[in-house]
Amino acid sequence: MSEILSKLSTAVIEGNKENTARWTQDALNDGLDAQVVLNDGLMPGMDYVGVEFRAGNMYVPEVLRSARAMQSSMDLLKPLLVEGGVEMVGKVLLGTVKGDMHDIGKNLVSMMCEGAGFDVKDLGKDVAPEAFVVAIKEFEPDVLGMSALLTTTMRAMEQTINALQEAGVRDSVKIMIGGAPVTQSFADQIGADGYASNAAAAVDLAKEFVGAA
Ligand code: B12
Repeated sequence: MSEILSKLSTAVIEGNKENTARWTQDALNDGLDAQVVLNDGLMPGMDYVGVEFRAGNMYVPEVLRSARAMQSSMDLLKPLLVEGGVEMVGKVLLGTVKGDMHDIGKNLVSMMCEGAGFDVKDLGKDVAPEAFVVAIKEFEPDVLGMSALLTTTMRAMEQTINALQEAGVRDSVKIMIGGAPVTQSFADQIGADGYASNAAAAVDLAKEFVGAA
């Protein structure tokens, strides 16, 4: 790995937004391809963060810092990747379900997915089933991710899946769900395709869904 790419990985791991953006720009100025910067600079850093987070060696604020650092670089890379016709890994649509205002975990999933090369559309929080349906028709995602942090809003996930079924778009997406009260058995019960307990696992699951694992 070239020195600048290794510096980029370290900047992502350290959550240093300024250096990540600066070294991304330097790498591009040096003539490195945007895809190389993403795959060989940022991704190894974010993969490391994912592993450490899962192992309990990094905590949410640190992961958020890394994700934001990664985002600062993605802002520079994304237009070039799109312009270059480079395929993103896939499309992920995200939202916190109706009645639920918790979005920190969902935002983390969003940033990590984007960092992993997915084209992410984030509908925000308190998203009604009908809004998910409209967005699926417009954005045509490969994966839909729903978040809920309240036991009272978990049912909105099931209602959303039912709304997708009624609109005839259920089978066009893989559905993953997450949030503190959610479990794999709840996912099975409501007919979701998978559950992930944290943002790193969500990225792994989304990759598996699009055959990029
Ligand atoms: C921060 C917080 C708030 C903030 C939310 C700010 C925001 N912008 O998100 C505020 C203050 C607004 C809030 C409000 C309320 N809250 Co609150 N809140 C929390 C708190 C302390 C932290 C949640 C959090 O952000 N965790 C950190 C993130 C990173 O973790 P996470 O969300 O679990 O996400 C991870 C995974 O779950 C997973 N994941 C998450 N989403 C997704 C999605 C997909 C697709 C996948 C695959 C994975 C995935 O990956 C994430 C990253 O690893 C929790 C307690 C707790 N410790 O969980 C209570 C908690 C969730 N709140 C609770 C309650 C009761 C409320 C209120 C009803 C309080 C009130 N009486 O007003 C309101 C409800 C408002 C509403 N309608 O939503 C209860 C819920 C109890 C229950 N069983 O239902 C909790 C558990 C606190 C408690 N012990 O009582 N809350």
